[in-house]
Amino acid sequence: MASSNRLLTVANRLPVRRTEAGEWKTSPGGLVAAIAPFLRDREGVWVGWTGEADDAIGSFHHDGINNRVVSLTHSEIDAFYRGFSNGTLWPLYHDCVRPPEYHRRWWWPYVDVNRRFAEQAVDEIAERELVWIHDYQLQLVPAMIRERRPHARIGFFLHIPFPPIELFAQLPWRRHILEGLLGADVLGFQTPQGAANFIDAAMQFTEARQSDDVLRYQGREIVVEGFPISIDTPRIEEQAKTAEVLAAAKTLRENVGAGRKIVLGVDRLDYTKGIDVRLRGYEELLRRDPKLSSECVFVQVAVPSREAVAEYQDIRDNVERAVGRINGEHAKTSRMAVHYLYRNLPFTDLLAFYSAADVMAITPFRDGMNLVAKEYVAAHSEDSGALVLSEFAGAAHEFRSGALIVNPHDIDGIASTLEVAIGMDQKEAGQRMKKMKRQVREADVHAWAESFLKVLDS
Ligand code: GDG
Repeated sequence: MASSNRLLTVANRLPVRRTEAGEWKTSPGGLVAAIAPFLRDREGVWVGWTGEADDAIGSFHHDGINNRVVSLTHSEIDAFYRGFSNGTLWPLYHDCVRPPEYHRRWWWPYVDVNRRFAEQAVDEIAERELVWIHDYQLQLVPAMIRERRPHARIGFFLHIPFPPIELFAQLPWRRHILEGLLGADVLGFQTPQGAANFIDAAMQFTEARQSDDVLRYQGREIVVEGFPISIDTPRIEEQAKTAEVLAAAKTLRENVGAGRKIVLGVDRLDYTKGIDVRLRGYEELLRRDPKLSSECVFVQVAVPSREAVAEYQDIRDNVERAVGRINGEHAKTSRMAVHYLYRNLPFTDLLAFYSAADVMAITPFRDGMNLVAKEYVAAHSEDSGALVLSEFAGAAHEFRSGALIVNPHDIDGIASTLEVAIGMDQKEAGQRMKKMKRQVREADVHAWAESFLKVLDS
């Protein structure tokens, strides 16, 4: 990249976690891995929250990055984080698969907390420096920074979908959110459709106007584009080939598979991920052909998430009832029909599951991208494996010709597609997998960060 401007990242969470011993550890995951090198090269700063209440610890340096802490009180965590971010925006932006709740008592703390993030950022930036803001919790921050640092180069990336205007229009504070985002110079979405939805909403509810490839707003030009996020492909491919992961995958094939094909689901336990309907699809397949339960086994890994929120307790109950029902009908004392793991696994265990699974079933009702789909492709061998993928995941855009695409609401469709995936011959599976591998190798998370920053820095 041409310029040597410093880079400032603003995200809800800092790129570190506290260990039980109270020390800082860099968080796992592709996003941190992709952005950290840019920050390290440029004496970068990351503004974010530690994840704990009343953590007023000031700034600290860890692993080459300056962390600047935004402290949140218990009541702000309730209203800004659980409330407006996860009770209003999350369902609204995921096609209203649950009814979003609109409360003024959540909105004002959202504004206040966004202002605090912006103030911390403003303190750090001089003229024309680069700022990269992440995700739905911080949509007001671009304009709040712009007010105080009119010449900064501000980028914003939304990790979740931006909804169609018919849904977005419900939001009582729609204009404020749009004006907040329009403070940026570059607005990145997971898909071109997300970018198009944003442009529709901005043209309808603000003074922004489209001309050529940009939006014009208050005398500025704003680039609005799809930048599909990805994974740290070289790292995952390397880790998946280690003796430890290969041995664990072999053990899974012997113990869990025991001669049967393994169908795998891996998700945060979230109502957007379609886990309950996916299980009903598998149940329908076993009902159509009961002998299949001796030929395949379903493994569902569900990572605990947002457990304090009522909708998340409900979805957990639904999923666990479905697992119980399928096992009640199809398991034998010597073998389960569905294995269910409700926990966070070490990443190497996850890689072993990816490597062992003959079929990966990913059926969210709506998902910004879905990195699990890409991780499966990177970690599995290149001559086998089938990916069943929801048409409503961002990843379906890139994997349209390699994956088996399904409607995640269609129980019969899921059953039939799983049947095709389970019975797919190795030649076809290998051809499809190779296509998808090429995709994740060419477009990894490093290329994603670089392409976004290149536009921001131009
Ligand atoms: C949001 C958007 C978008 C899962 N189980 C375990 C575990 N994981 C890791 C996976 C993967 C990540 O969690 C999940 O990422 P997804 O993309 O699938 O889904 P969200 O959490 O909803 O992420 C999404 C993403 O942001 C990025 O922009 O793709 O659409 O909703 O990396 O590996 N990791 C470990 N143990 C587990 O049991 N260690």
